[in-house]
Amino acid sequence: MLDRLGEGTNKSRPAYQGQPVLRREDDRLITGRGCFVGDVPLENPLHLAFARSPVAIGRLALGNLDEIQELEGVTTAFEGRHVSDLGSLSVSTVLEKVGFVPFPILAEDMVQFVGQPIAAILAETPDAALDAIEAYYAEIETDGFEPILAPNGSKKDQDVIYSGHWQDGDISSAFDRADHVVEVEISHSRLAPSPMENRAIAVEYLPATDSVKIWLSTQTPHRARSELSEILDRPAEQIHVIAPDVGGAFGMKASLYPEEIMAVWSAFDLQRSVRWTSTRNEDLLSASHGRGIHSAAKLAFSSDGKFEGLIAEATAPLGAWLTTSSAIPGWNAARILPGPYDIPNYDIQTKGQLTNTAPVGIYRGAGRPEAAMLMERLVEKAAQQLGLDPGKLREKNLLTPDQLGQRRQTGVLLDSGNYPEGLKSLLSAADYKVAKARQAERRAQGEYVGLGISFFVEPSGTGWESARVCLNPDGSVDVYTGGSTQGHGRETAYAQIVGDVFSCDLDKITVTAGNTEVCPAGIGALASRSTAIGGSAVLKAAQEVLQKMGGRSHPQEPVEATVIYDCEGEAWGYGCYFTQLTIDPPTGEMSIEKIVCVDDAGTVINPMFVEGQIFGGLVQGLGEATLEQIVYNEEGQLVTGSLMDYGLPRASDIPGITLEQRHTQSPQNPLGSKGVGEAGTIGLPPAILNAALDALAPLGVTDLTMPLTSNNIWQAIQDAQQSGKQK
Ligand code: SMO
Repeated sequence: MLDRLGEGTNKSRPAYQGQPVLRREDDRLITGRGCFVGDVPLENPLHLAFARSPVAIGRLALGNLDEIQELEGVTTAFEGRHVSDLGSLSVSTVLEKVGFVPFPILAEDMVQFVGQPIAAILAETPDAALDAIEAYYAEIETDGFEPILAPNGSKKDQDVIYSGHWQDGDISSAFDRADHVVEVEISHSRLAPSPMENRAIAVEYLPATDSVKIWLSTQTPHRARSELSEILDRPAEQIHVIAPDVGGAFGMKASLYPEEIMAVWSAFDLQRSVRWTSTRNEDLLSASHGRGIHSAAKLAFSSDGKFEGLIAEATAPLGAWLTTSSAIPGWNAARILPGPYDIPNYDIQTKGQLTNTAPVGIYRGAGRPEAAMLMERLVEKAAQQLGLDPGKLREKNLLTPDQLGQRRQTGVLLDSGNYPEGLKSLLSAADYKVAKARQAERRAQGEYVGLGISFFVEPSGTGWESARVCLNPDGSVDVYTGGSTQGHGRETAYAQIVGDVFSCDLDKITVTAGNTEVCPAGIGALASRSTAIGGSAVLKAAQEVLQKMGGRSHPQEPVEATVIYDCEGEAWGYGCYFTQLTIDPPTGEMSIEKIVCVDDAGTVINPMFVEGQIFGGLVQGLGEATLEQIVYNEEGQLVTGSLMDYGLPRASDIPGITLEQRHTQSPQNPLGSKGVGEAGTIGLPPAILNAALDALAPLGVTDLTMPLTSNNIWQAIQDAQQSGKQK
């Protein structure tokens, strides 16, 4: 079933590349011998805790800090005025920044969202810190302030912080001459990335050098160090960051948080070690959320089904302060359009707007799912309007291999692959013709069966990554990556890459990641870049060592090479997914019967990891489509403050899944790899939504609110029946 070796093109038949080598990390991780931040022992640390804003917006008065200082076990406490001269986090510049947003470590003057830290308390025990939080009180004036919660909740221009606009062709004449136009509007739920391990930081203060050693649950250890150095105005040499085992991140741990900066600042200020561990509730309140984008689009097409023009706009909520990657979701949601399709004329806009909520940043997919959802809903609606099979309509409009490799106006260069063949593989793996015939039979028997297809593209990062490889006289090899790992198998995959270069046993290779003292400065694990870019840096460094060896088999002295690899351009993974499901109208209950996925990840280093990434992404995509939703009430209070209220998928929710792979090498990096880490979260939600609408088409349902809970489905059926009666 699975094409385990892909279409690997390496002629020398590498021993490890493409093999399902078992993860060397797992022995340690599944026997409880991992070392997460919470496992790091600190000698006599202070415990940090935060008093947080109970309101979404208001003017803050000073609190009862003097009383708090006197409480037993409390060492000291701080408010915004104590840290107001610290620097700001740097923020990505992919979109034009049109507004300024302050970055308060602790709120001063104004509070801007429920959960915003307003006071920091350091105590000798965790309990004493929590007791002090309970005793803390500050007056907040709320009269005259209205929270803005949704991205389109305000028309005020000053709340727009980022914007972007791309055009190509002649959009107005394309719409003028088009036979048909369809429109869609999508409101993405705001999501909680929900890694198993909440945010956590342990700071060891080293008095001899007035420096700190920081264990941080992060995807970007080097960036954390340079940002801390800027914000605290201290030389980077005083700051050593280690990312130990990281229990998932999904974009939520790519940016520094005010709480983490406070922990490091306190350690320097008090010359004590400090520990802060977020609770699940604190993560739901104040760690970055994902999605929440509101988008709308129109597609113009001819009566024979050729797409002519696309007008689209996305509005991204940003929350009350900007994470490092705050512009990425809005940027991707727009610039990736029109995705895998050939649409000569388009006008695409995006903007990011402040909201009185937790920050909204990148979450697995980061704008890619929003782009795919918008496009795939349009395609499906167009097919319905034309009475054409949605598979056929896609076939007509997908870019062909000879159209790839050309840059379009949004700056995107889709590099390689064969989209029409991908779709063909999907339809055959899904036994699409049979599925359609069977659907017709079951419909005739009164069942509500739906079939849905989606096609998506997945950029896997730009820029550079670093690696150092050292071949020792005993034949062992030490690999240091500037990237990082959060349990996704980098140590094994990088060993496979290096093992092939030196033709040596994998157990002679050690791989070290996430340590700013021993690893070369690098970027980290995000944007599906770890194999394509990080792996290519490792490959280049190993090849350079081999060259330095000049044919000798063992060196007298260690031979070393450090490489900064800057990728030639983004490698674009892609895939197409199929879903079959049924809906029970009296209850709104949806049962997914079948999911089929075809993915192209370029050169595959380890097919098990590719499967694992797709599978994990699918589960998070399933959560997005069917369960997950951060809810604020109209006052901006978080209603989903625990995992009792925020629905995550469980093992029993996962339907049968068939994975097919067909890989074509990317020309954008020496490995030829493409990202696949976000594929499932991008491809599955539109396939499910399309299938659900297909199932409900006989009932006249034309729109559904995400997530597709029984309640939302049931309500849509009631609404359709009401409006049917009115007609
Ligand atoms: S959402 Mo990813 O960690 O770039």
